[in-house]
Order: sequence, then C-alpha cells, then structure tokens
Amino acid sequence: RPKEPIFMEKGAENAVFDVPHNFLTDRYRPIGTEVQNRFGMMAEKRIPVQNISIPSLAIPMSLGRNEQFSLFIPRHRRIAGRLIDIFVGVRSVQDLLSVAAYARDRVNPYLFNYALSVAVLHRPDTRDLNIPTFVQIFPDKFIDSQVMTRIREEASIVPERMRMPIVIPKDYTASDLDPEHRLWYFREDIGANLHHWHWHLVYPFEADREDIVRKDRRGELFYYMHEQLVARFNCERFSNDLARVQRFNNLRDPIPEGYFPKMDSLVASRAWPPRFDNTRLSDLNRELDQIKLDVADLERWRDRIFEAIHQGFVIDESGNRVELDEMNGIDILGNLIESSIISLNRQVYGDLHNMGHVFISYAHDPNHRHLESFGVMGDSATAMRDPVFYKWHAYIDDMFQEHKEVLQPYTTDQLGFQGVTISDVNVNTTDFPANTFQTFWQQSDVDLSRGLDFVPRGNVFARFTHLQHAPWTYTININNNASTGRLGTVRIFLGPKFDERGIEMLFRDQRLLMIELDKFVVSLRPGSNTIRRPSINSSVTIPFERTFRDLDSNRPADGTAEEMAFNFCGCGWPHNLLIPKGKPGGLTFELFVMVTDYEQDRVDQDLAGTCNDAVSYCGVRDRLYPDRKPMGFPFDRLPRSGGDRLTTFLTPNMFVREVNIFFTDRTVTRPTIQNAVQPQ
Ligand code: CUO
Repeated sequence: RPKEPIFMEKGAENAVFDVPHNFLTDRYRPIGTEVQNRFGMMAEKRIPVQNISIPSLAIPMSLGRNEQFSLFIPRHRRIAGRLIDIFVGVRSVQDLLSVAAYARDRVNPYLFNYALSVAVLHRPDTRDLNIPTFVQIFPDKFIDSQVMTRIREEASIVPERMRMPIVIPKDYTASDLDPEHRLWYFREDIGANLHHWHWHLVYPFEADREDIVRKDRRGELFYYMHEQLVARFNCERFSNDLARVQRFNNLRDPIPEGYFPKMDSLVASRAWPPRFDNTRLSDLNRELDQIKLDVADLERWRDRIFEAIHQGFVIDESGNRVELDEMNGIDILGNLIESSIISLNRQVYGDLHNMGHVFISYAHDPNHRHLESFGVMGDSATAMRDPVFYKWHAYIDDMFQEHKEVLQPYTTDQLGFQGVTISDVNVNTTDFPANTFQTFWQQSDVDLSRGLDFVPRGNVFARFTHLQHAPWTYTININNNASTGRLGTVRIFLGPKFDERGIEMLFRDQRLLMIELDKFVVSLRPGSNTIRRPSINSSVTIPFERTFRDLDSNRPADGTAEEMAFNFCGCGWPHNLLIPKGKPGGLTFELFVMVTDYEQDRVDQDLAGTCNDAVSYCGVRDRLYPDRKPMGFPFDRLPRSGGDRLTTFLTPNMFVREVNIFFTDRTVTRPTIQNAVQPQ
C-alpha cells in the first residue's frame, strides 16, 4: 500500500507528475524503472500530463483502496461529492487529466471511476472525453466469478489469436426450485444493470455543487424511470406465470426471497455477500460506515411522507408549506423520497429510499460483527439483480401513486386532440403474422480485457445469453380533419390485457403495468396520414452496440457529436429488453397508441448536438425534459368516471390493438461485437 497521507504531507501543492515517471506510488518507487519498462514498453498510447498544484485528496483517500464503495452510504456520498468537486473544479481538461492521473493511483477504484465519470458528464469542456463502457472496467459487477476465473486463465495462457469466448452459463445464480429464478434474464441482464448505473450517474443525488444535482424534473424522472422498471418486471412476471411483485411495505417482515450473487469483487477481493431466505431488516450500527440508524427511523420518515401526501403539502427547512400541486408535486416528492440534496427537508422527511437500499444490503451483517460489506442492493450497478429491488421499488412507487391518486383525473379535453383521430394501428415483422411479437434467446460477446489487470492485453470475450426480439414496424393511420398541417406527439405503450388470474384488467391496475415503448413527433398533413415507425428507433432504448461498445476500439477519427456524448448516451434501456418475454403459446397484451397536440407538449430548446435518442427514461443532456406532459401520461392518474377499462378510457386520438408475444426457446448467436459493431 502506498503511504498516501505522508506523501500528501510532504507538500501536495508541490507534487508534480509527468506520466510515466511520477505516477508510481511509493510502494513501487524502488522498482520504478522495472515497472516502467514492463508496462511502458507495452503501452499503445502515451498521454502527456501537465505539472499542476494538486488539491488535497485527504477526504477521497479516507475510503480504503480495497473497500467496497456505495453511493447509498452517506459517508461514501460525501467522499464522492468531494472528489467530484475536485474533478469539476480544476480549470482545464489538461488539469483534469493531471489530477485524475494522480488520483487514480491513490483513491478507491470504484470511487475514482464514479467521480471521474460524473465530472466528465458535467464539465462543459469534457464532451470529447470518453470512458469505456462500465462492464469492461468492472466486469466483476456483472459476471459470475467462475467465469471471471476462466477468463483470466484464457487471457494469461492462450495466445490472442487462439482465444475462444468463455460462455457464461445461461442461468447460474439459482435453480428452478426458486420461482424468482425464472426472472434471471431480466434481473441479471447486463444492459439493464448498465442502464441503471448510467441513470444514477447522470442523475446523482449528491454532489458538493448543487447544479450537478439540480436538473429539470429530476425528482419526477426518478419516480418515472423506476416506476417503469417495476412495470416491466411485472410484465416479465406475467410471462413466467408469476403474480405481480408484492410491495415490501412492512419493514419488520422477513424478506422471503434470498439472493446469492455468485460474484466476487475484484477491488475488495471478497465475494459479494448473499442474503438468506427470510432475512429481516435490523437496526444498523456500523461504525466503519458511520451509520447508526433504526428501522424505526425509516418508519418515521415514511409516516411523515404519507402525512405530507395526504395533507397536500410538505414543510420545508424554514417551516414553510410547499404545496404538492399538479405541476411540481411529483418532482418535489421524488427528491424528498429518494432523497437527493435538493430535498426540501431531509431533517424531517429523511432519506427513505436510499437508506432502504442500505438496510436491505446490510441485513446479513447489520452491526459489522462479521466484517462483511454490503450486498448487491448497495450498488446501483448490481441492485437490479436482486428480487428484493423490485419489492422495495414497488413500495416506493406506491408512495408516489398515493400522490397521483389525489390528483384530478384527466378530462376528455385534456386527453383529446381536436380534429385528429387514429383510425388504425398495426404491428408488422418480416416473418410473422401481423400484430404478433417474437422473442427468443441470443448469445452475444463482450470484451472484458480492460477489466483484467496484469495479463497480456488483447481481447478476451465472455459470451452471455440475453432475451432478444424480432424487429417490427408500427403502422399508424392518423386523420387530421383540420385544413392545415399539425404536429403531433405519438405515445406508444404496451400492457398486459389479463391479470395473473386471467381476468381482464381494470384501467386502474393496468395503468401501473403500462410500459412505454416509444414517443416521437410527427407532422400531419390535412387528411389521412400513414406513419411507419421501426422498433429500433424507440425513444426508450439505446442500441445494443451503444450499451456495450468500447469507444477506444471503435472510435471514429473525427469525433462526431454523437460519439463524443457517449457517456450520457450510455443511459438508455437496453434494446434487447424493449418488450417482455411473452409465452411459448403467446401472451396477450394491449398496444396503446395516442397522438397529442405537439403545440401543447413542446419545449422550446436547441437539441442540436445533444444525445437525445433515449429521452423517455433519461432526458436530454443539459436540457429540459423534452415533453411538457407529466411523465407516464396518460397512465399516471386514475381514469375519469366511466373510463374504468382501457377501451372505455379511449378518446378519438387513441387506439388499442390487441397483440400477442410469442416466445421461442431457441438461441441465436451474434458475431463478436468487435466484428459486428461499426461506428454509427
Ligand atoms: Cu435506482 Cu433504488 O434507485 O435503485
């Protein structure tokens, strides 16, 4: 271990460095030339680093190099906030590179990666800096530890040209004795977990600089994106003969679902701790993490939040009432419940959702007597793997819905689009009958060589199995009865027609299972219009290649705007999970299409050069959320009276088409990503 504090005391302000000479920490200084020869000779790229005064890294270095790092732990958040502040505060990109090169050898690798990623995302001058996809840097957060061992073996022993992809077994975390295990392909999907990690990177809830947190409608987006995760999970449950997820609403109850991650943390050199079936939450007293909190604290916060929702206002830090109105109520609640540093009153309403993650992730060792770190729920890159993630978020969502149910239902005026009607909607794939979707398994390869230290370089591929679907096109016929052209926003959702008992769903329940598939603007001529829209253009998803590609190897020479904004663009639901799995005999869903008046939805802003193709769940970088309607509209409120079924809810600018999703248990293999991916 380097003696960082002493090194700092010697006069950090005078410390200068120049890669590769001064990047060596004290431990390796005596053998510096040897190390430099070993790595320097093999380096493909050398980066000049300027001499600058180094800000104090004392706070970031207070987290051990091989500790686990969790955004949900308040102490870690404060440490990360300081490091982000340092990275954002230096004057130029060159200075950032220098500080980053210095910090990289000294601070915890997870912390370093998180703080640098947030900084790169939020500095105006770092749009042309790229960070490789997270799964390549920390594959241990996504992949079975047995596979990791085999990959290291392959990388160390087998010459590059003879290497074979190492196959990750299809379902390795549990057996079919556990019904929850049927959902492995969703919970453990690498792209879904990458999306969740990216989302929290783009919308951090803590930073020393408030502007990094205070983004347009961030609280509302926290609610909506996670509401959609739960809705999607429930659609997958119906596809697997499971009932909707039960909320974790009694914090004293045991959690029936255990989870055994079967992953090792490379940084901590420890296995991710499991949670046994029927574990209960306990009061936390972990000195190391500076957490002393009781389950009763969570309950108090929860009760105060419900009280605020029912009274229709929150009390801010100065004691003023702030109304939870139609416009801002959900956004205020999002920041309050998550909570983020822009919560109106953390003293009173606490930190419910984040600390829920912490309580669950420490349920196996609440007072640190076993010296164990947190489980997967403690990390946004791994939390979605655990069945309890959805129970917790179903509960959090229930609180948001409590507020939404207080609001007036939308009137037909608010829902309608004067003079515009949808006359027909169809879905077509190349090889199947109209209005059927097809899903199947696909195997794809991901290069993990970046995440493996001290092995000869070159690609090492892991081959993993994920859900995939046949692409389709929507054909939407829209009549515009006005004499002039109009602009419309097309909103497409999908929801199960029948519940877990096979009974046709009521709107009030079905609306909570409606998953967004796409949203886009169309120009409507007077008369009839036929709109064709391919599924790959979805505003919810990013293409498979963007989820996984390594920019260093696929980077266009000129650095296009699309390519430069990669890190933000890494946020987006994985395209392979756009629709639920369905069933071998077909599962019936309702495809809902609506067109609204763009003049009422529009947000005037310049979107040139920004990454804006996964806006539904991720927004647009540095811009306002590009749709003025409440997120989830029109399913975010209870129906008006008389509209208690989807069919009776419809106004002429809406259309419902019954569709079926057929799953076939066959596996197709995609060529390795390296060969398959072309820069766009
Ligand atoms: Cu994303 Cu609980 O917020 O995991």
